[in-house]
Amino acid sequence: MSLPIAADLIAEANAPLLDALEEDYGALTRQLERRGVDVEAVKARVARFTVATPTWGAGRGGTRFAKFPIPGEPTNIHEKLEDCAVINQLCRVTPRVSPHFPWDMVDDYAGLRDEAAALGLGFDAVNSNTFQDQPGQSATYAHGSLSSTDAAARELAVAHNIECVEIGRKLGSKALTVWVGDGTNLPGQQDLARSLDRYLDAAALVYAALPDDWQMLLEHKLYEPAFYSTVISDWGTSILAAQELGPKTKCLVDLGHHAPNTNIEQIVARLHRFGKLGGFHFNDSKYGDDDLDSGAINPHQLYLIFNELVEAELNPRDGFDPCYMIDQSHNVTDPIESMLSSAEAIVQSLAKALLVDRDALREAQERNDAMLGFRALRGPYNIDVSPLLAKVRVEAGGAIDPVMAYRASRWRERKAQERRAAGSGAGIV
Ligand code: LRH
Ligand code: MN
Repeated sequence: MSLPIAADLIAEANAPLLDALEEDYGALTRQLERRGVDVEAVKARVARFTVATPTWGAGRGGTRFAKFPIPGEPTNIHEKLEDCAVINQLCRVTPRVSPHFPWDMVDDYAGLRDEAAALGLGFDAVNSNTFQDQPGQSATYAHGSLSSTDAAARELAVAHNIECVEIGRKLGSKALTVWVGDGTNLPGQQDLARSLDRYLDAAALVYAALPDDWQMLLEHKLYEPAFYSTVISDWGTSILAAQELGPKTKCLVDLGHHAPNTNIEQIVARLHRFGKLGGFHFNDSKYGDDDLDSGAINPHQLYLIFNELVEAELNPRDGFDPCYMIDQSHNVTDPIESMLSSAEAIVQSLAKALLVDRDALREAQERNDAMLGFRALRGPYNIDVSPLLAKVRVEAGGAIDPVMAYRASRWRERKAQERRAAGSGAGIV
């Protein structure tokens, strides 16, 4: 394995921080033991947690208005893998990447798998793309893909999803994420019921091509690119479609795909209750599908979602093993720093949720003592668990402060010398 950042550079960055870490970790351990927490058990669970990085998040994203690339950002899958390896080397919780096709297409997928493995990376769910027409495409997705009234467009979308499964098998992936932007901008533009029927019939053909040990993850989204109706617009439609399509179909929750103020943690609890919680696209948002850094706007919501995930782990249903993935668009930061910050926010939410005294919480709930129930959940949220997270990282060879270690590596400056300049076309990727 040849990792991109020299190990002694990480050791060098950690050295001046080690004493303070030991002191802070000691204090936190004493505080947690006083609360009756099994610190070693929490540490072990945190050390096992991983989340995948999105290849499309390794470069600067864009909005419909503009994209502002940075010198040295990756412009192809090989460079994106390098940057995702840097992220994993520093934070030690992102050993898999989620690729997107055709953006990440290559000729040799076995070779790509080996290349990733040499960087300490594997592949999580693969993403299909039937929301953009490719040059010379035989049918357009302008009127939809899996739900299009145009049989040729549906067939093309089915074939593309099946091709993504074939690619995923070569990469060692075990899941296909299907997000379709299909929908309408005007009432009457399409029949709302028939659109879903066409989607289900076409998705069933993709389902039929899934290997036995694979999953198909349906990603719902309230709106955008369609602004009046969206075929798979909410968790209700998604779970009904997943139940109709079969046991290998589950639902993926992208945190940014809901109306403002939606109780997403309850959606997580519901999808789990019916054995259909298949995965996550972690990010944050204030208004729409802003794809901002996880935990950057509403860290308490992320905590409440992980509280439901800890409950789900304690009460597993139907092979509970969600695909945890990040899905963000970085417009003002160095994408590596944003994903380091996001990985920290995500694993921090898990660590805090693991500190909840579930017996006390249950007892308060059974006795309808709302204040004690609230305190049982809010208490751990107020605990600074960062010394525990840093301890886990150091013991795994990572950085105590990943963002500052990354800056000390001067990775971006070095890559700016090597890599060709990225295009500034508006929009994503
Ligand atoms: C749609 C979405 C989907 C991806 C795309 C990059 O908004 O969340 O998961 O395919 O972003
Ligand atoms: Mn997503």
